Amino acid sequence: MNVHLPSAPKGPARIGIGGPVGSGKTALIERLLPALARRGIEVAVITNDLVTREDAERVRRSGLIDPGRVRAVEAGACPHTVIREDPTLNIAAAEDLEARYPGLDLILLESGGDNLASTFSLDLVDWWMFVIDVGQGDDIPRKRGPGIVQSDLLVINKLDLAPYVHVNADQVLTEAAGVRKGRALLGCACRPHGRAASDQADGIEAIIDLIVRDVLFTDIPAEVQGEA
Ligand SMILES: Nc1nc2c(ncn2[C@@H]2O[C@H](COP(=O)(O)OP(=O)(O)O)[C@@H](O)[C@H]2O)c(=O)[nH]1
Ligand SMILES: [Mg+2]
Repeated sequence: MNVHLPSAPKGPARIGIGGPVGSGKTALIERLLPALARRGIEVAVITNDLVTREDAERVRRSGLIDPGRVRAVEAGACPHTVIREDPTLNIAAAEDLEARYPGLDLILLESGGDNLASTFSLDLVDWWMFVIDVGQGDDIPRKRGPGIVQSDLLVINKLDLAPYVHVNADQVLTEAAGVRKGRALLGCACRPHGRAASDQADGIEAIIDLIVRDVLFTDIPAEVQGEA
């Protein structure tokens, strides 16, 4: 995990969201946006798609954010190339958003869906999470890809589906904790089937609490913020 200096002069924090295709990265953004807004946190979004802008259009149309605050980057290649090897396009999109919206606290950057090996360059993001879901099978954490092991937060999504895909959610969470060796891990259901969404019950509030604590530092006591 990066070391952040709360008093260091810097622009908005950048959070990467990686993970396999269909694990729920965009769904997570759609849940985070209103919950972050309720806490007064100013957000912009960058989405990466292979050759389309579908995720960006989906977020723009969602009504959850000013459409001007959403940028699309077309990777045109394996998604990890533009979040790790050469993140120039994403850095340019982030700088453009920062210049246009000076009050931003946070930029959420969704990677194109990739395999378990994708990681983010720390030139691009300050902190990144990796989203998997129980529908991909209970063996995913045991496979120990870099995204599973190295991300600042591992999110295990679609817990609502566990009984239908013969997965023991508690066991997956326990095994994931074993391979993460103390790094943060949270289960959630970004779009639970058949029940009204509730941030508390779905795990969204816990994700935001962690972002506030580890990325934005806004829950640091005033006397600590005043030091250094
Ligand atoms: N049942 C269930 N479906 C979900 C959940 N989160 C996402 N989905 C569905 O999974 C599919 C892929 O989600 P999406 O956000 O597009 O995944 P992405 O490719 O990682 O961005 C969509 O059909 C979502 O509605 C969840 O928590 N529970
Ligand atoms: Mg997506």
